[in-house]
Amino acid sequence: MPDLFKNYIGGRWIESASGETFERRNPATGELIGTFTKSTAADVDAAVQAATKAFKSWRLYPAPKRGELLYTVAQRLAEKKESLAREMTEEMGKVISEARGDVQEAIDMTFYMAGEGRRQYGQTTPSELQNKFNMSVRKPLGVFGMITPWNFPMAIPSWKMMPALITGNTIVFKPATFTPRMAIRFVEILEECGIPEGVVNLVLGGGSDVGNAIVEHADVPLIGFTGSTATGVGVATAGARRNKRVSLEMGGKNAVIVMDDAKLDLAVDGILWSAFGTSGQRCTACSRVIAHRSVQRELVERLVARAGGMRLGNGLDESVDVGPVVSQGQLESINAYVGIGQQEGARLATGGQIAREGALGQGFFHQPTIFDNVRRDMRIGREEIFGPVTSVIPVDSLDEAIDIVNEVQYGLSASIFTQDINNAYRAMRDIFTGILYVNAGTTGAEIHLPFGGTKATGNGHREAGTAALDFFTEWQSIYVDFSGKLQRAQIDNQE
Ligand code: UN1
Repeated sequence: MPDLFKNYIGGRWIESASGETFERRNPATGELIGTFTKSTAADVDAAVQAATKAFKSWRLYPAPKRGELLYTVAQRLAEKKESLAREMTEEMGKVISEARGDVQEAIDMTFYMAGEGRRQYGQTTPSELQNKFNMSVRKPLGVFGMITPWNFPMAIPSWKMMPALITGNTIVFKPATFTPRMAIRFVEILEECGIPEGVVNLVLGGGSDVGNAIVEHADVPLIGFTGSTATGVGVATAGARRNKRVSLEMGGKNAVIVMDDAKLDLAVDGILWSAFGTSGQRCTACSRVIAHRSVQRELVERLVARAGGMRLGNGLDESVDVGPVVSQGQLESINAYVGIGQQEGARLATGGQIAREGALGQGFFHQPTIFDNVRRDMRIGREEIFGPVTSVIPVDSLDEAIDIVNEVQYGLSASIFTQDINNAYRAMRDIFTGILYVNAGTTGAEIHLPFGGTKATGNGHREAGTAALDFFTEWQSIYVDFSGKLQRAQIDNQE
């Protein structure tokens, strides 16, 4: 019996009382990654109790001291970057260079939020009355329930965890069932660095058992969720019934516009990187290429030539370009979209197959796939596929391109390749997404700017940057009257 990976509750590693377990296997090889305790609502309740108790002292622990703790966590993450990256590739498949980037994003976020320990600025303002002082301060809310996806196993948890901690909230963390080991590694580092008991609690298990129990728990006022729009809307609905504050990061159908004046080599690099990096399993992935008709043919030829030469394989091999997708279920759902695209009449320009040759047969590999002559109303041009599939939609003008970018239900990221500054500014003004790139692909967000999307991608909140602080705190406006008499606002200041 291999070691059992456990929950972390109130500063102790403990097994779920359920006695049940689940396994995770390497999506490239089928090898066992680990066996994990499978939790229930009772474990969530224990974690919430521990977090509630810890909140009493954590909120009073000076924020600069919380920042110093985060600083040591960031340093420790940096020291362990290589081993964390390797374990990430084994657990969810992304190629090692990208896994390093994922860990780096967590390092960056942790350092960045450590600095917020000495900021978290409020306002001081004059009062309308004499001998009275006004200010506003940020207050933590209490227990934060964080539900994270498998595609960025360190970066996305860090986006949620670090701003929550620096502002004085405590945490119940439920990672995706495909990446429990990376969550354990993250929490082990927090423990090594001396996070007080109960401040961060980890509960392993599925959405229907653990996720729902967090969302429904009366003592969890804050919920952060990254995942599909269908699940996220369910989280928000359940949260609304209890008047919780819920931050959602959900689907995308991100487009790259390639104008007739674009540098095509650059556009090809940007499209391939953002369409096929992480095997297309990024919320920010480029899954539409909106190409000006005058460059469409050449662009597609170059994309096809390059995509056909991409090496599939185990992401630990540095020469591999595209790793496996995360699971058999994802593989089948991606491949089903290839069938849908063909039925809809799009031209399959390259790829389209599940890759089974040699060692690839042991894992979940899908060829990088490009559809050409996609119409804007086709499902492959509108629905999130979350795999290495992108669709080229021809257009005749920038206005038409922008309309197509904006007409899908999602609004996470978009990009335009152009050498014309007027085109770039029109795109910046008229594209309604949370993130926009000029002369770069649709991925590559940096942690000190707001991250999130419009419409069905989000619900108005942003992660990362100082914007994250707004989600994790309530404003308190404080009025200190030192006049020694009753002074009535709006009334006694008329004299
Ligand atoms: C995601 O796809 O869920 O900008 C996050 C990027 C990365 C984060 C992506 N820094 O693509």
